[in-house]
Amino acid sequence: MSAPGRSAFAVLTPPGRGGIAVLRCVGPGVEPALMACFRPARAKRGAPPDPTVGMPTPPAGGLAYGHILDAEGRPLDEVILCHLNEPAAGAAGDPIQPPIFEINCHGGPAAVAAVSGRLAELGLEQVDPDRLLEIEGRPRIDRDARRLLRTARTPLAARILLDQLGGALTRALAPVTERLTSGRTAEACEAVGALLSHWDHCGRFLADPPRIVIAGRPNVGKSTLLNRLVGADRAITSPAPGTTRDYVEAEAALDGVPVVLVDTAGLGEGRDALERLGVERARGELARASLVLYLLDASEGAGTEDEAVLRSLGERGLAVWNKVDLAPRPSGAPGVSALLGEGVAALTTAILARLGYQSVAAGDAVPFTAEQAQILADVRQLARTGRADAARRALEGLAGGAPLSEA
Ligand SMILES: Nc1nc2c(ncn2[C@@H]2O[C@H](COP(=O)(O)OP(=O)(O)OP(=O)(O)O)[C@@H](O)[C@H]2O)c(=O)[nH]1
Ligand SMILES: [Mg+2]
Repeated sequence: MSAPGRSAFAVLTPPGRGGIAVLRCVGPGVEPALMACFRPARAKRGAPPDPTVGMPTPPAGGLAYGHILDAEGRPLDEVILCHLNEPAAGAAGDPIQPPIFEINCHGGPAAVAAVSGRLAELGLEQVDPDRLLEIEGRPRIDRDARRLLRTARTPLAARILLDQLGGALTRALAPVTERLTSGRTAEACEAVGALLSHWDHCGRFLADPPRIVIAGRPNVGKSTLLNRLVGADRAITSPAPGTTRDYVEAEAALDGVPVVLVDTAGLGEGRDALERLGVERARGELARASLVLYLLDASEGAGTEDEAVLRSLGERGLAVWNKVDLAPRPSGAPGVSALLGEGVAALTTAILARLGYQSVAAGDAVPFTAEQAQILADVRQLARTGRADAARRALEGLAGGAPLSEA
């Protein structure tokens, strides 16, 4: 929810070294603060801003090059100041936007600290970027999409989030509200059900990438498969059994779907204390996994212990034959040569199918946070039990401005 009268800024760029840092400033106090500290390059050099009049800031939609000055009128950094409000904002029917400016200054920590310090001195409160989105008065879905876009790791994830930022999910909620209002409860439930299925087979993968653990006996090729799926030489491989001791975690994309892959020590008795510790860790990873690729060596076949582990994993286990370049694939489970890459595309398809992932079309509405999915499930439950008004209010909470984090 926008806090009227509140003025704040956030550093949008990550800390560290870089060419440019971006500070976003929001609120009614921003323009007076900038008039007191920003000197456009076209203004007379050396002229400190007159505190009673100040220097001009760019008009809505405009940019200005110049300097941020300290209280004595000395330059703190060279900047480009952008006035981000739409020139036509405030026209009839438009929501009134708080003033929004962005300062592009140099990216070094000292430059950012100097500009931030000056803004704070002039009364702007420094907040984190998520909080600033709330102060801007952005609706919940918009804020969540922007927050996740900051960390989106694959183009597919970014594309789906961008669709939601562009209004796909919000637009899909309007007919649900309309049906709830006009007593067409069954149709409303059907529409919510369609959204929940998009969450289930796509959105939840964006919110929380599945953890896929590669396990199996020593030397079956687990580390080689991790490297193959990641597309980089991440884990040490060798012909000697017992190479991997600790688990190795790597981010990867399977057909564009973000996942976390985990390579583990080979399961078995363990020849020494160190190996036994590795096996213990591997077992811990099995328990945490969304899916376990249980790797078997096609040239050796499966033993009773392999079958016992697979049985204990149930639906979370997927048997995979490796080294099919050395021997024919023994059974119906997917077969690969992690070393040569054979069968890896089909394995990727099998993994995504087992995880329940299905692609969505461009522009489809996809709930993409667990909170959104929970609210939609509540809406459906309320509607089904004849509480259409409560369902409508819950839906407004999803589309509206109330911050999730403060709920
Ligand atoms: N021919 C063939 N060799 C493979 C294949 N995958 C792995 N290897 C070889 O098998 C040996 C063991 O591979 P790793 O990936 O280190 O096996 P691991 O399961 O991680 O072994 P530990 O960490 O010791 O449990 C290496 O020499 C690999 O090159 C494959 O598909 N075909
Ligand atoms: Mg290994």
